[in-house]
Amino acid sequence: MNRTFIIVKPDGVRRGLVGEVLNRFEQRGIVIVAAQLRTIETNTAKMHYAEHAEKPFFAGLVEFITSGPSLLAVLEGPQDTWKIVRTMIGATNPAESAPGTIRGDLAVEMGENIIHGSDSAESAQREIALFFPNQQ
Ligand code: D4T
Repeated sequence: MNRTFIIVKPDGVRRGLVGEVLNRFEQRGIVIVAAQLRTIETNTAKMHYAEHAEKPFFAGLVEFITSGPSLLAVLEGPQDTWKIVRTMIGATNPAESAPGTIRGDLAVEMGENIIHGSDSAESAQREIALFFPNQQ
């Protein structure tokens, strides 16, 4: 089996979309193996988004992701789970996220785009270790 990591971000929790998002993965056949509602700490957010540390949107990104509770989850499927989940999430830019994807159906903002999903097998491993040290 093969695992990935998602965050239903504070906008998704505030809008009451946790059930909608998790339902899509469950219906697809992906299994939730760990889940926790938690407000991400600033230091953890900075580590998670370290690749964007030099970007102009970094401070706003950290402020937003720590602005309220997020639903953190580890998802499992037979193979390429991170890729399946990213395809279901849709493109970061709302102008490019296709209808039928989570962002394409539910979001119009670049920053407030409901959900994060690991973007490679290596990212999935790193992020699961950061947020769920007992689930590797
Ligand atoms: P995350 O990491 O949140 O799942 O988003 P993506 O993987 O789809 O996109 P990303 O890493 O390129 O961006 C991380 C996060 O930053 C916000 N963002 C991004 C932003 O506010 N302005 C921007 O110009 C970009 C590129 C949105 C997602």
